[in-house]
Amino acid sequence: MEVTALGDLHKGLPIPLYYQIKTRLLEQIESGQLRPGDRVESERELTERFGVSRMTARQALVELETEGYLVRVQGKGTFVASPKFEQPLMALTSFTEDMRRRGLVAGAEVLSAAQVPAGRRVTIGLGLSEGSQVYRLERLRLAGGEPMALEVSHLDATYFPNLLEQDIAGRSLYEILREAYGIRLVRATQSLEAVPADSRQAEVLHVREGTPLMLMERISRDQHDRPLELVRSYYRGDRYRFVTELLSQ
Ligand code: 16G
Repeated sequence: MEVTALGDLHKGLPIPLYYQIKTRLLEQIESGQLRPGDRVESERELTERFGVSRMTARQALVELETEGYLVRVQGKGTFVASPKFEQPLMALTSFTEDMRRRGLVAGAEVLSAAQVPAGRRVTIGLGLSEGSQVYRLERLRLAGGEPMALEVSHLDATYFPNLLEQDIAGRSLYEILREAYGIRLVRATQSLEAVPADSRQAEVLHVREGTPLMLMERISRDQHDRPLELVRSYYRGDRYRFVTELLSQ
């Protein structure tokens, strides 16, 4: 097999050219040669440097963008993204606390908030009787103004009378539960799975449709071991990395 160097690339290798370009850029990012905020070469510049088609250059950039390594700023160019948030999986913390720990201000945009009859899954998850009422809150969570996660929480309405009259847009929900209702969530069961962003999720989270999101489903219990919250949080896969510590058995 003849392998000819093409710019910096190897034509004839069974590795697609776009992938070779992507790997080069990734190496530069991971070695710190390219740093967060640095501009990377445009599609046109890559096309010229490597002698590849525009499509090939675009594919390398788009994949790195989907994976969270690059961000494209309309009319300005493509830049190296800030590193992903590392989120420990062992602690029961609120979004506000997580952001505070990183020196960021947490925000919430309430997309919907209502008292509704619990669906089947919530009824079972929270151990409710058929036809029970829950509060359903859909909040877009922001860190320093940037959308990070979409949270859909269900809270047993019996325990939180008039919850919707509280400042759920301006305050931490867990703080409200503690201060207004004397309830502390102290234990939770949580699952984690990857899902592609649907069109609505993509729109509110400012990602492309199909971008991987990390779906966490959590059932949280209070200090009396009552399951009071069932939440589904969709975290941006391009902005988060989840970390756990393991012990040998
Ligand atoms: C976290 C929790 C969510 C909770 C929220 C409260 C997960 C998967 N989700 O995001 O269950 O409702 O914190 O945050 O960890 P807040 O007190 O800042 O409103």
